[in-house]
Amino acid sequence: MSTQSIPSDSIAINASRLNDHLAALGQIGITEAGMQRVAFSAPDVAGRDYVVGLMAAAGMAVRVDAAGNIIGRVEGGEASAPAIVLGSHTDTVPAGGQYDGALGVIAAIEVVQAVADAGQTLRHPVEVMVFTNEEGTSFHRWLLGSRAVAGLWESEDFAAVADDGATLTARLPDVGGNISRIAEARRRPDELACYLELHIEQGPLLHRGGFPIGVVTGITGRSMYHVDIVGEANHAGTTPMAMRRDAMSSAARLALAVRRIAGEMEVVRVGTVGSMEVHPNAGNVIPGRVQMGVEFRDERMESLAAAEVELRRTAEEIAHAENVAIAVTAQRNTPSVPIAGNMQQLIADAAQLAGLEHINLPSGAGHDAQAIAAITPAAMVFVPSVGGISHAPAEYTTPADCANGAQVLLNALLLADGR
Ligand code: HGY
Ligand code: MN
Ligand code: MN
Repeated sequence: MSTQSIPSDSIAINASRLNDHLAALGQIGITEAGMQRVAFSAPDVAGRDYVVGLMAAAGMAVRVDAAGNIIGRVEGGEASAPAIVLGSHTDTVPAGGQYDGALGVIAAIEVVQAVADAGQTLRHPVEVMVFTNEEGTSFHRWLLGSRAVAGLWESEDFAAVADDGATLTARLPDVGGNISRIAEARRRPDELACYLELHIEQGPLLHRGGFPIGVVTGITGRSMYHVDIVGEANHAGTTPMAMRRDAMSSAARLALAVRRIAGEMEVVRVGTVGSMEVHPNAGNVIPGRVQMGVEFRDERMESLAAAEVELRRTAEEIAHAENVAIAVTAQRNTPSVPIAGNMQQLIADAAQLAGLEHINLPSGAGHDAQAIAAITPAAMVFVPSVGGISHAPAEYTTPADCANGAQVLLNALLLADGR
């Protein structure tokens, strides 16, 4: 068994097989409203089963860890060498797209399959990791699986309860996990050589600029808040305006404030109110309570901190003016992560070997890579999102761009194996 490093321009991915597998996964959980492979749902489990089959066909030994992460592994020529890890996620946001996460998983499996088809054995073992609940739609605890691998779980993860009242303890077994053994999912830095992830950009820069490849320079920080506004439910027809304690008007003022903090005030890069629950949500009742989700993102952690100060100050101001109670609870603060220069260079070299032009760019989206970077050097490859659209049914990346990304991922693996 050769342990020589393999020339990094010597193996090609199978573009039609890659796109066929991606299309097949894209049918699992698809509805007229978009992709519904929300973590722990039946479509999520079906998608997991599909990729397990592809991993086994590619010659990987497949296991599921205590966090429900699916881990496929092929041994290398140097038994004691640390593993090179490729990965991403198959769970989606509700009404999401068919490429976010899925491309990185299918491409990672295709890379391993292509090396096997070429009859080659790398020096390093290769692991493909499919991480649980990257989106955090379930339990509002994102990067759940990758943070377990990195040893970054917090008390709130163990205590997590879904909106339907189910506990994470009860639901984790649905994806093969076991919360009481979560510590076993943690990997030591000496076990791993590096982590490489292919992902769609989910933004407009590559597609608008006509660049086939993006070398990610850093991954954004993200702060999330649960806001609970309590006013007084009352009759919509008989209650004079001056007597109202209207939770909905307060929520509307706070939502506009979030846009102002990121927009005209430029305190932080972006701010979003993505979810809102109105109680009792009846047209002829002044809402007595509104619960909303707020998030800010920025590479600069000090900007996230400044946005929180402004959010809390504004909430107090609105509570006083509208005579309501507003509770702002921080849910989770995810630090931004820079990608090391040598890891950026690895991806740039891999793109050059594929004869593909690239630009360097930061990621405005969060990724499992920002968790795994805590225990091993990480790098990301981006491919264009048509129109910059993502987290929506219109999310689209062309088959050629998907194949380009997978080839760059393969080249990066071969380069990393030789270094
Ligand atoms: O929300 C994000 O940034 C990622 O898509 N989970
Ligand atoms: Mn993603
Ligand atoms: Mn996503």
